[in-house]
Amino acid sequence: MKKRIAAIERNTRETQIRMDFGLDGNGETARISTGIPFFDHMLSLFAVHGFFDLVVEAKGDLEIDSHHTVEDLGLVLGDAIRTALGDRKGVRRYGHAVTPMDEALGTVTLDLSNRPFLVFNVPPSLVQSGNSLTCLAKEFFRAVSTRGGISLHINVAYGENEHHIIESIFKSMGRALNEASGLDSRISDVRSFKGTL
Ligand SMILES: [Mn+2]
Repeated sequence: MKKRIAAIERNTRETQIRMDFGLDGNGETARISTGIPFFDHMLSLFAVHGFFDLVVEAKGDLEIDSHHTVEDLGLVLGDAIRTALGDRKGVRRYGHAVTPMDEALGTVTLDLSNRPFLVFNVPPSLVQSGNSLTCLAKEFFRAVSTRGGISLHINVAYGENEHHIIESIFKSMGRALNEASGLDSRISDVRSFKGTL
């Protein structure tokens, strides 16, 4: 079987990003450097809990703010997921994970349908400031969903600490994507009545 890996490079006037991604890895995160320590932390958790191999090197216009870098990281991760999935033959397609992080509980339910859609339900208190980590996370996941061809439903049942809430989402994202992208020998083609994803 073809190796389910991707090497993506994206250069714009705002950001320069290189990513190596492997779906069938072991959670190896030798180098993750985005210039934003919090997102290094989140991407590491995503890879560790999804058993993905991930290398990220990003330089962005952080002198403005984190927005361009985080959104473009989402675009590149979406491209990497789509490339590594290839024709999506043999994959389970659906994944679901609920992960507690102290007081927070974040759920990710996804479908590798090639039909991008993002549902992002978090406690309303988190979305008040336009530059909060939560708003950045939403932009990130919208980009992942769009470019990855993923119907992505993120639901946070409860939580107070923003760091914990976002951490529970990233861990759930890794676990749900690991489940959905996993191969099932009973699926000979794509798991779709239509015959295509
Ligand atoms: Mn943490």
